[in-house]
Amino acid sequence: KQIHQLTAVRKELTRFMLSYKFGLDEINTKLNILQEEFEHIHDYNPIEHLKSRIKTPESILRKCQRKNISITQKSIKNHIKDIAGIRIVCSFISDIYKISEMIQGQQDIKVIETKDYIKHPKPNGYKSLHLILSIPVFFSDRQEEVFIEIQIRTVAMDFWASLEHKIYYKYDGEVPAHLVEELTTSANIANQLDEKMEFLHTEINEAKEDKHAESKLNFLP
Ligand code: 0O2
Repeated sequence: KQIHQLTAVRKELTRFMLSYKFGLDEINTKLNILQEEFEHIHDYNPIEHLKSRIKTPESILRKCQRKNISITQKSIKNHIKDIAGIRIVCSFISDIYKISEMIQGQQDIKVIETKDYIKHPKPNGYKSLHLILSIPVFFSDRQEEVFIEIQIRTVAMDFWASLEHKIYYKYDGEVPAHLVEELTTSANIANQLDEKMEFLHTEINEAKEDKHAESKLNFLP
């Protein structure tokens, strides 16, 4: 009897985790379409790279304990909204908002929550745009809504966040004050770089548009 029970639990867990995998597959397809469309039509790709991940059952349980969430499928599904996550890395800050609008404009996607840590950075300097989305997944016998967390950031924000994440884990959350200070300073430097790059990007685009308008004028009799 116990073996039957265990098999049933394992099947249930597999179905649960699969729903997130399918949700991620759907969003990844949408993002691939956007990328290809941009490359072919606009001759430009706002996405530098993207990465998706599904939290392991162990990490889900750890988060439940940390946040005092009861360990039932329903409660985990409703309270842990980053079981499936995608990180989109762009070259320029303006691309972040363009991509966010394109995603939010898709009919089958519901936006549950937006956290703009670019306009309102965390005290340590963390910047990124977070969206919690809900997307329908169609199974053979039912339809399910799953939450997906999308983090959109620039290359510089990503560089900073991955180093900060490593340092945070190395010191088990108790990062020495001088390192916290250094990290905040480097977040400011990363931000300055982003602003400079955005400025150059706008200049280049304006120059391109002027050239385009000029060549149109040359066609006039
Ligand atoms: P991992 O390993 O990247 O998945 P919650 O999601 O409920 O724990 P909160 O505050 O509601 O917490 O979520 P928030 O602020 O949207 O942050 C969730 C994720 O954003 C984190 O996931 C990180 O990936 C990233 N993040 C947030 N703050 C920081 C930060 O200060 N530094 C870095 N490097 N990343 C950050 P996880 O689950 O913590 O980690």
